[in-house]
Amino acid sequence: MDQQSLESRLADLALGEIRYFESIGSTNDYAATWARDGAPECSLVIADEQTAGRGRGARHWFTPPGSALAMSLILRPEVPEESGQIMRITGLGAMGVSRALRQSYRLPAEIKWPNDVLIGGRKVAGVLAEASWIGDQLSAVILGIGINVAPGSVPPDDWAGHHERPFPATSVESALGAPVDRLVLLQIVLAELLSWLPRLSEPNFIQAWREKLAFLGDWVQVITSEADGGEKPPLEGQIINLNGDGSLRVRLRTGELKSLRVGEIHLRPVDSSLK
Ligand code: BT5
Repeated sequence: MDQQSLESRLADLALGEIRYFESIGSTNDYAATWARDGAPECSLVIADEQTAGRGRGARHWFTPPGSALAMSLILRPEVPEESGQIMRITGLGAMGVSRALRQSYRLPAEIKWPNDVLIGGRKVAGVLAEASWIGDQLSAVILGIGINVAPGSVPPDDWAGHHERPFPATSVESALGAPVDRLVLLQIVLAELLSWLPRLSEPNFIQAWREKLAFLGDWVQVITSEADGGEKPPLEGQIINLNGDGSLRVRLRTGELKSLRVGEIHLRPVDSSLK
């Protein structure tokens, strides 16, 4: 992967500028700064390796060289309303990856709301959508996506980030049992994202997202965080539906209905080996 091969492979897509890095701290951090410095709409930051890749909260994202896709797309939503946009754009990222894996690789990819893509109950990709502000103006939403392509991108057992609530992981190649060209996968994912981007407010976007949801109808543990980052005791709830705004409808054991919004929320299946 290099700047030139990326530019020629992605030439037909309606992207802004592309900036490639052999190694970077975090593509989302670079993209946020670039967005404030005036990056064109749909500019792409992509790196072969991240040395400080980030997940949600203070968690880390493992991106060793030569084996993964780590990218950030700079989006400039027309409606400058933060939380709904972050929710839909998180869904856009997860949908783009899962549709690409399903349609072009025939892999049974599912979305673990809000931001994970799973194959066979194992995490193959993660999405981190973040707002970038100039003063109190929303300047952009950064859509960060990490995909484990080769087996080497799956965090090893002794990886330092693993004390952070490990979830089983896999790679596209392990699931497929065949090599995967990262540039080809990248192009397919980006084409999916760009095709849904103008349709984020349409009911068929929510419908397509809903169809790929893992654990629909299942009981899950809902883990929310305190303001100080600590975790509250988990609640158990049954996933009922994806609401029209991208929030998740669950029914608690008490019968109370709750809508979960993207933020510090984690789902874990109840009664399963993934607990
Ligand atoms: C995520 O967070 O899943 C969001 C990951 C987003 C990564 C992309 S890469 C490009 C862009 N630039 C960045 O700096 N980030 C974005 P979360 O749901 O909080 O999951 C984080 C947890 O996933 C960690 O605590 C680990 O347990 C686990 N993890 C870390 N690296 C992983 C990997 N490569 N594969 C599977 N699981 C991983």
